[in-house]
Amino acid sequence: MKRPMTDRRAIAPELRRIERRLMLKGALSLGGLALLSGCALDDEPAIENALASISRFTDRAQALLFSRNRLAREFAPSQITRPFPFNAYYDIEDVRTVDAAKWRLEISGLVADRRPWAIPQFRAMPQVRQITRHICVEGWSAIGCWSGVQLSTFLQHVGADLRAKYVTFRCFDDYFTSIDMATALHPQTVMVLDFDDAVLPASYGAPMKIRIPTKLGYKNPKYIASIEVTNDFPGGYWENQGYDWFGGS
Ligand SMILES: Nc1nc2c(c(=O)[nH]1)N[C@H]1C(S)=C(S)[C@@H](COP(=O)(O)O)O[C@H]1N2
Ligand SMILES: [Mo]
Repeated sequence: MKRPMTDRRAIAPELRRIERRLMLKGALSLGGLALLSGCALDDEPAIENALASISRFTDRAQALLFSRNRLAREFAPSQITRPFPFNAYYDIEDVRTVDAAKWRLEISGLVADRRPWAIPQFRAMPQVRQITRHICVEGWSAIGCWSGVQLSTFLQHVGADLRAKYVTFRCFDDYFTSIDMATALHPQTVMVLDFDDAVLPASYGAPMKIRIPTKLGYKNPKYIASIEVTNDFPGGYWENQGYDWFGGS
């Protein structure tokens, strides 16, 4: 259906906001977007659609470039950032906590054994440790030390369908995110129980966070409550508000 031509002046503030976003994303102007998308960018839904299709295109391109064998850089202990920054979609005073002894990881979706897991079961699995850089899109980065169980080890152990497309993490602070299976099986993708060689503190996601150094900060979920293996695109808290779904770092 052809929409009636909108008065450009009426939508000028939205256009200016979107043009700013395009510029930030890498020097593409509204005119350039109109050429690429082949649509008359005369209203906000048309522009949002064009942006969304470009974002889906970059997700696919990033997935193609991602290699399971390519490792994120690791650092020396002397390079660890102290104190390590806290970030969430709320202030640190509102951090939610659970009793680690009562906590269970819920497992759902394309997994053979969906019985919930308790902390001691993760402690009994082989542990790995990494010193890597966390990069937040808000403009800061920090080097930290995380240890725990490789997600690939866990997924194999519970009989997950490793040909499924996505792994979703839901958090008890109502945050959520999801990753592609290639990233889930990457050796540096870790179910973290310890930060800086001590039990993971509340501020950094106790009792479990997922550390994914090949992805940006918002794809490193803290306060994990459940994990799901699925072929249905799950999205994420920030991803559903316009952040790249792939979010490689
Ligand atoms: N559960 C949960 N996980 C989350 C977030 C959140 O708000 N809730 N914020 C994300 C963002 S944007 C960043 S930068 C990192 C911050 O992690 P840190 O507090 O360990 O630095 O957590 C990510 N994971
Ligand atoms: Mo972030």
